[in-house]
Amino acid sequence: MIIPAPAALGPGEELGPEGYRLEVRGGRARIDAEGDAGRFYAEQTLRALSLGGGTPPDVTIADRPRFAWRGAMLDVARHFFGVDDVCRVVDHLAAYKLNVLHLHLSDDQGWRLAIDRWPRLAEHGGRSAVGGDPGGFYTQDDYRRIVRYAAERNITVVPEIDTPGHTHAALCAYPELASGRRSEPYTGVEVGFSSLDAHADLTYRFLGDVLAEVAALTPGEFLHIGGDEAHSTSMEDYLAFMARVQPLVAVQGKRLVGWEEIASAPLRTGSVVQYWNTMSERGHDLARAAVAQGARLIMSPGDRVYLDMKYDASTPLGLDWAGHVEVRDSYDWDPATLVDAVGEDAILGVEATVWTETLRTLRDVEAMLFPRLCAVAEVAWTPQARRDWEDFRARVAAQAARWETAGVAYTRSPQIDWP
Ligand code: TNX
Repeated sequence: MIIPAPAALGPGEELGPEGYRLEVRGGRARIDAEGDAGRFYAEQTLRALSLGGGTPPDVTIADRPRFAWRGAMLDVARHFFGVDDVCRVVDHLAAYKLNVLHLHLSDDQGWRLAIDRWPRLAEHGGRSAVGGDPGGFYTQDDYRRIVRYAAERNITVVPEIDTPGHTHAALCAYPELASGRRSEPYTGVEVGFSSLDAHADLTYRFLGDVLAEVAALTPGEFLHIGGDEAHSTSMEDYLAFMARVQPLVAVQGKRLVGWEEIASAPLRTGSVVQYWNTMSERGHDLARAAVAQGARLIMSPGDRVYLDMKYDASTPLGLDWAGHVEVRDSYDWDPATLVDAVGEDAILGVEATVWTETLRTLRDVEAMLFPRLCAVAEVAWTPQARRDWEDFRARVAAQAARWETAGVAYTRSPQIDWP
């Protein structure tokens, strides 16, 4: 949601924890909210209304979000992004009222968070990145700074340690996790070749330690354990792995989040499943399997909100396995009608992803985020009946002024009439 249309709520409707009422008369603003989150969002709206430092117009707005989870994922494993870059991304999320920053902290190409009990993860696994580019990792203090910066903006950090596949960097740092097999750091972009050993006790001692440290650093209630594209883990091993990893999350008092593949395993109550693969019916089946188990879903359809996809054939960066994703693709869809038998109640929220195989700098990331992140933010915030592409197009065009002032790299999609 960029600039909300006035009076989104009827008179009897409650504001809820993130809602607010904002009244501006003659340049003076009055804010009502039940809590800090609502007040913060009222301020963001006020800021958007005063674009360019002008006086905000007279408005009366009563507003609250459609979905509780409004997220964006940043892949800091394929390429590393330092604390300042991540905080700038947090600022962007906050401006558009997103409330979850999902950090993809480990993958085949790198491990990005220092773990005291397994120091070689970051020391060794932190050195590599795609294409032989410089790696890097967050010290635990760095990570705490990100968490704090995000919390001040009503944003929860959800850390992801991707397992049992996407683990080459860890296996390389600790060959004993790979039955002693030594290997070189991986700098390519293939997926699905690595796996933790689902039957080794050491695997679970390792993950127990890692998840304990990550949980201790993370005030939010969620731990993301990945679970995607484990192409070199047999289904039998995958199920054995899921059965043993879930208690390691639960014992930390956290709720498990995983990519849609985890729904092929029995899930503990309260689990959250992230739907992504729009390239086959299997994604839909897994989403339904998740709901049948009582899990709730985060909707991240690849052909809508994978912001690492190219806008069109002329986009210099990005991938295209899910097709091209233009601004209108990101905007014009309804999370509650995307998958048969997965309705509003089953959906916890919506999350954009930014995988960074081809993205090396913050400018690269911003060019993929904007303007599409605004579209995803509005899908997550605004009720379907109140969303309209033409109206959005006009409002998003006006954001260019903010991006120019702040030096934000954005893509001048031909679908928008830029000023
Ligand atoms: C699929 S989506 C992946 C990632 C890649 C991404 C590239 C998902 C859960 N896994 O490993 O980076 O595609 O778009």
